[in-house]
Amino acid sequence: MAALSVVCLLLAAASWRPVSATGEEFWPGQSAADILSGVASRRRYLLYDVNPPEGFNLRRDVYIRVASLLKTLLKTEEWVLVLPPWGRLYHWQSPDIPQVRIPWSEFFDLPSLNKNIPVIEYEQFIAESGGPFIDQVYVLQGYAEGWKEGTWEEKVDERPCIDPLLYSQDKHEYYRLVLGLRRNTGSECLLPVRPGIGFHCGACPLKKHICSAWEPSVMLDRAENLLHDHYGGREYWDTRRSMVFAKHLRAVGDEFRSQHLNSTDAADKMALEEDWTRMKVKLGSALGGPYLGVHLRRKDFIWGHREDVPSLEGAVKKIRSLMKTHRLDKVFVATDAIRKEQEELRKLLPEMVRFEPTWEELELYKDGGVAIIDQWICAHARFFIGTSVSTFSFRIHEEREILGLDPKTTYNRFCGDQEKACEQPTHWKIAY
Ligand SMILES: Nc1nc2c(ncn2[C@@H]2O[C@H](COP(=O)(O)OP(=O)(O)O)[C@@H](O)[C@H]2O)c(=O)[nH]1
Ligand SMILES: *[C@@H]1O[C@H](CO)[C@@H](O)[C@H](O)[C@H]1NC(C)=O
Ligand SMILES: [Mg+2]
Repeated sequence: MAALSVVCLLLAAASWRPVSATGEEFWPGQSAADILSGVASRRRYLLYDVNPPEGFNLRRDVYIRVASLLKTLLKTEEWVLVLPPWGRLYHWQSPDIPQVRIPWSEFFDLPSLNKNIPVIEYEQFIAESGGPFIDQVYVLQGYAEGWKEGTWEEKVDERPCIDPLLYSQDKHEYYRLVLGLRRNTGSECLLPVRPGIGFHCGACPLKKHICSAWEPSVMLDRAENLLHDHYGGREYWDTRRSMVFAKHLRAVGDEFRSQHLNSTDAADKMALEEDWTRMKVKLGSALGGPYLGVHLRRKDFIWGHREDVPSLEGAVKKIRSLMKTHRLDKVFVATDAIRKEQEELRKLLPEMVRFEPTWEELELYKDGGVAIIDQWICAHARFFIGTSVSTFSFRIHEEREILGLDPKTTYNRFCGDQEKACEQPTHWKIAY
């Protein structure tokens, strides 16, 4: 196995070229022995993936945790994070639109991500490593025996995997893994898989584990089991701020704001810098566009009859009251409601403004891009109200924090019709 994949074809021109300790660039042809003896220093690849049922906005949070781990690894070695292609997520239900193997650049601005940590797309990883080979996979999992309360300690153990692996072993005893294409039958990667790691910690002990292996490419699966190292601290916010939406999606959102909501950056006092490292806005200095922004999460949030999610009537009552209080005559509604509910909502709130893509637009931006446009428009509203414990709403909170809107206009959520103590979201203050 050791010689398996010291395949070092650096085909693509990367901005983070691997450089040896002596300053020489790394070239193909160096052997495993060279690497083991420390003759050559080359960059190593960290890959990750997340449990298939997890949605887009939790995955954005997982990226922050993985980025934190990568920053730790970068202190001693050259690493690059390989961005897992976006697969067919459960919520992306538009029919007839292929939504697999979507590169991150369709949703996020890669140069901005690269100002925080070195990242490359999966396709580039394949080009650089001479094929879809991953040397080592760690499946992160909790301890089967649970965790005694009050005995917090960071630790990592190698253990047999608890859940059945999502990869199947072929006749050469290689595991086949398909990134970003979970529900299809095609195959992409060949890899040997080690037993899972019992796991209950942040990046620190895990780092030792990864470093002690010499393999050039290491993948962490079930990366949602990683915990935050410094939630809400400066490092957290640096990574969060680097997750700038792709320019073309922001442009569509801005055009829509100006066309339908009389909202422009100048009039709304939004001081957006294209380079996030230079952006530092005082909270409350941004005004936001003259409309109420609403995120009304439905679908799986109402199927369980959760008591913290309102009926449509309840939501509309709250919307009208907020429009009155804040003297806003326009309301923008982002929602995943099914068609029937959308029609019902339209009857109750005829004046609502929605971003409704044409089929061509949907094909171009995909469900993921349309959701980002919705979030971008909500992030620019003078006042925002979201849905309880929705990560979609949480990401809007953060965006508004970055844009410098007053926290009072951001951390609000609908209450269920019968909900008793309707606790409002916590203010996670931005740190620079
Ligand atoms: N376009 C659009 N999509 C939404 C909206 N709310 C939910 N979705 C879709 O449903 C998914 C919700 O899953 P997730 O991102 O996990 O957020 P959460 O489940 O609300 O915490 C999103 O990623 C979107 O694909 C919305 O207001 N607009
Ligand atoms: C649009 O907003 C500007 C202030 O930014 C205001 O003067 C103007 O009357 C508004 N137009 C409409 C149609 O509401
Ligand atoms: Mg979800």
